[in-house]
Amino acid sequence: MIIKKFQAQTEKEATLMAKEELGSDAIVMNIKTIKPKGIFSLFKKPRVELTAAIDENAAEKKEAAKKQFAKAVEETPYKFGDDVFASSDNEYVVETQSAIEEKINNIAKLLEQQLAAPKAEPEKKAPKEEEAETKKPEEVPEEEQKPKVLDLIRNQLIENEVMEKYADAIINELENQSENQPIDNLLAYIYQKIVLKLGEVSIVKCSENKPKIVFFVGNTGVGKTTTMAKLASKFKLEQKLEIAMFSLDTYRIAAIEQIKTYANILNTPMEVVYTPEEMRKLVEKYKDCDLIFVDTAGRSHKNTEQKNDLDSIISSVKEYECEILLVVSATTKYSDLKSIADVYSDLFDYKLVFTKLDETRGLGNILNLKLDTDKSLSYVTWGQNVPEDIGALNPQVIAKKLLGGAE
Ligand SMILES: Nc1nc2c(ncn2[C@@H]2O[C@H](COP(=O)(O)OP(=O)(O)OP(=O)(O)O)[C@@H](O)[C@H]2O)c(=O)[nH]1
Ligand SMILES: [Mg+2]
Repeated sequence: MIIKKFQAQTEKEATLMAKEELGSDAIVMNIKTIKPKGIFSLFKKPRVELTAAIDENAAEKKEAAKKQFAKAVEETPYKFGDDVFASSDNEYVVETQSAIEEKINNIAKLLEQQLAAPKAEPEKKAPKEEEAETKKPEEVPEEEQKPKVLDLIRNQLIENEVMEKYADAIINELENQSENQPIDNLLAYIYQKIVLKLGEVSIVKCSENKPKIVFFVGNTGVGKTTTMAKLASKFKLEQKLEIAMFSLDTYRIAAIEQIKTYANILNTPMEVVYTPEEMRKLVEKYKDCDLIFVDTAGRSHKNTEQKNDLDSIISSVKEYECEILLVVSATTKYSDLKSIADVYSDLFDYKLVFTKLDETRGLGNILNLKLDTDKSLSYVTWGQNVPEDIGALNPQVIAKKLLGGAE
């Protein structure tokens, strides 16, 4: 560690001098005002003395941190370009590895700036003889004067609506090892932890035994029909698969019209299903299709009668490979999301689809719900455009956003 003092007229000048001599990795340890002494002191302006320090091995550590970060990205289970919609140009889907790396570096810079911000408060006690000249700081314990990187990261996670208990759990795993760690290292570690916690993403795949049946379930107005139309378009147009669309939404005429419109454009068959018997017959009719997408009526998760109807429809085709996508809106408040997820967990296993990412800033609920339910994450949607605004959830992009790397 090299420690040096710099004197100048202003704090800004002193900082520039320190940066010039010690480099941009230098840390400001103390700033104080020095009153001129002697008989002409009245005519002299006070000067600022800045104490700065630099870790001699900073460059080496930075290089090691970069390597660790690259390794972290490499070792995460989800690889870029794996998803079926890699050609999409949306920020939630396509982020090249180096772009993410760059964003993380930007977050590191941001944190460094925040760390340097309260430098006007002396961090180290000044030597006794100079104490009288120093602006007396308020009686704040030394520990509290120095914001910790981990506190900043924790705040960032909570600001993005990660629940405190999960933000704490992530941070606590690091707390003991954080001493003397460069910011890049800490960020890379936390980023990797979040990516791992989000888990492997599970997208819709055709089964060997045709047809695979995919149900879209969830509360009213969350985007089930739109999401189904987006996926049907993608699979039909990009993967040239044979698709049939069913609707169980017999409550509203408009709902059937909505799917009919999409089915006509896509030139796919569309059927309305009223009973479990009909469901069985219709699946048999379309048994050569790769995928049968089934739209369900929006329902309150508290409505048990409707849920039982759905359960009997799903049970009627259980000899086929079925998949259930629970569609939830990222804008729903967490206590409701949790109760929706719990109610559906009692009925069947499902994967989670998050819609309306474009309507919310905090994506913490994705991590919260994943950790609370341990269900696989699947797709995310970010707008009303069919079919563009959908993609497989990308854990790396979500982790980056949770760490504040969105802008
Ligand atoms: N901003 C935004 N709007 C969306 C998104 N997904 C769907 N919507 C809109 O949300 C509204 C409801 O979408 P639907 O697909 O009809 O929702 P639903 O779950 O089928 O609704 P019900 O069948 O009535 O339960 C429509 O106006 C959609 O365009 C999204 O990702 N972002
Ligand atoms: Mg609908």
